[in-house]
Amino acid sequence: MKKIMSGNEAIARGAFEAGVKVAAAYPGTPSTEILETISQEYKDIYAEWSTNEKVALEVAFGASLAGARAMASMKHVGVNVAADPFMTLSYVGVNGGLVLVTCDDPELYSSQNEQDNRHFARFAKVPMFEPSDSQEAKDFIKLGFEVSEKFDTPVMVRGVTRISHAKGIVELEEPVIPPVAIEIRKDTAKYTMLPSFARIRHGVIEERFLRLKEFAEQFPGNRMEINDPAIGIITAGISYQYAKEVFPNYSYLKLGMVWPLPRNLIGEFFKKVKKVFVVEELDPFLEDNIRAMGFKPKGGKDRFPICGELNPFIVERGMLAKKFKAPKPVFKEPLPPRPPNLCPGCPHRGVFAVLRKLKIYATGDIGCYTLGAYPPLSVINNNICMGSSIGSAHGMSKALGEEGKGKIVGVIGDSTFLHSGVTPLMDMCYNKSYATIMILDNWTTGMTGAQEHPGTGYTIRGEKTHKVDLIELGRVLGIENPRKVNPWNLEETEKVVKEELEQDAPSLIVSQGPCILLRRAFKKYNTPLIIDSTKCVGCKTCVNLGCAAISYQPVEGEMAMTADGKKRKGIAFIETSLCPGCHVCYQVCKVGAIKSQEEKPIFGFETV
Ligand SMILES: Cc1ncc(C[n+]2csc(CCOP(=O)(O)OP(=O)(O)O)c2C)c(N)n1
Repeated sequence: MKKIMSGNEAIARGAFEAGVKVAAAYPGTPSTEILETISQEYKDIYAEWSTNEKVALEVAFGASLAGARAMASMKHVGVNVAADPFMTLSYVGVNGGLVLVTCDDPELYSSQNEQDNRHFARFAKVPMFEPSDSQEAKDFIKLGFEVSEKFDTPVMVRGVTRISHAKGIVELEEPVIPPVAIEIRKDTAKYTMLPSFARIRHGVIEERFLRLKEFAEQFPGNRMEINDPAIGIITAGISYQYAKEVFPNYSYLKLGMVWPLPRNLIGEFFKKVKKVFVVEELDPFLEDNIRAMGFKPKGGKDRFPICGELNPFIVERGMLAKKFKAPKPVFKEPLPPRPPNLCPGCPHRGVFAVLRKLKIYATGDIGCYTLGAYPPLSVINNNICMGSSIGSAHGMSKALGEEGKGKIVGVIGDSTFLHSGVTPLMDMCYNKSYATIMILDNWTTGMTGAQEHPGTGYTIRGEKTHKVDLIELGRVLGIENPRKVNPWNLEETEKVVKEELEQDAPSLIVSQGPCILLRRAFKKYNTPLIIDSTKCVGCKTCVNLGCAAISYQPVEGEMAMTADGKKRKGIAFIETSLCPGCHVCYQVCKVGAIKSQEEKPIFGFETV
């Protein structure tokens, strides 16, 4: 049977067909749908959202130790978080097969950096496969498990956004029964990385690497396509598709295994074609390694950009050695650029309105709330990685001393806090900071599409489970009096933030307002608000909340005056179909021109 599948769905299918028993992940674009598909479609696989990527990989490792095939999937930066176990996992190897899927994000559609994770395979001395379409995504996962067990190594499979999210035809097969028995097997010297044992294992992985190099020569996903022998392209992954689309008649060495590289095969290709080019996205990974082997490609990164995604136009220009000119837009009048924005009714907006008013320096973190860095909110002032808001707020406070008191707030989401905010908050308390941390608890992992986490009370399959109490956790970590606020109530939020900023001790405020898109959290939404056009003076205070439901329209003539004779240049307008009735705009309007349609104004929502 054949089915149309996205790359991520195909990876999930590959895991199923390979007989995977345990799959663990932390959400992150473009990888998230792998585990979502497993949890929905393949009920026999144990699936979990782990608290972070390091934990996910450790869970997979544990399952592999017990003989099960196990998979951990994550976005590219997730591998940084998992890098500590990963580097040594390479030393200990596996028992049941273990595949680590990394989904890279060239062009940074939804990421904090654009790192090229092929380097990780080289760094950790493990094999890496890179599929070019959904069929290969499935096949390479299955091969990954076989190679993992054969060579006693974790295997990395790398995708990019275009592989994860593009769809293609996939041939379905029956699941296999994995060869390794699931049982407790002790092998302390292999799996316990004390220096004395690890020294031995280092030698073992170097020897394994030599065997993997030989294997790369036979890897079924490395394919030579000899057409016109004048020009040959060495490429892999999605870049192969771009090149093949524009130059179907050139010759290709299409690599499915991008680490280690097949030296002999590459040499053979150089002999068979006249001029060789290397086409690859991001870093000159293949190119540098091919040059280091002593081969001399005619072109590579001198023709293709190192930043961003490739596409067929860029590949064509590069190959023809013309300076890249952006293709003409398809539409004469392209849509105006629109930065991403917090949803109407988003609980984060109220918090930002207050922090902006108080002229706070906000150390930021990663999640929907990072959008608070954009105008008109302009509240978040830094962010580097998940969890960094807390450590950086603490570091700033130590550097600034008295100068910084009352000025620094670290802003972090609930999922991010549980991913990597707990240890820095403990550090803050232990080391006597004075910064204030706000956990914006919207009951979900919003940015990646509403996944559960240990603070939501539900597992990935929707079963009820233990729910971490963030207030109690804060207390245990050393916060004397953690506070709660309703972020849709501006007065209350401002009062609590001011009080906590006055503390000469670390403080914690948990803003409790569910993500407005989380239907299960709300008993009902409120009635949309409306603008009283006779009163609005066009001051734009409400517009500056950056709510997509509120717009501003210039007025002239009779309309350029309020009912009581105040001049105005425009009036605000609320698009009721977008407004869930959070009443934040109601609270900032200084002239009472925003009307609640509730019996009495509700600052927030009735939640479950
Ligand atoms: C290391 C790493 N893993 C995963 C991600 C993807 N990611 C971005 S934000 C985020 C969490 C967002 O949830 P939360 O902190 O609750 O904030 P919200 O978006 O709900 O406001 C995730 C998982 C990432 N950027 N970096």
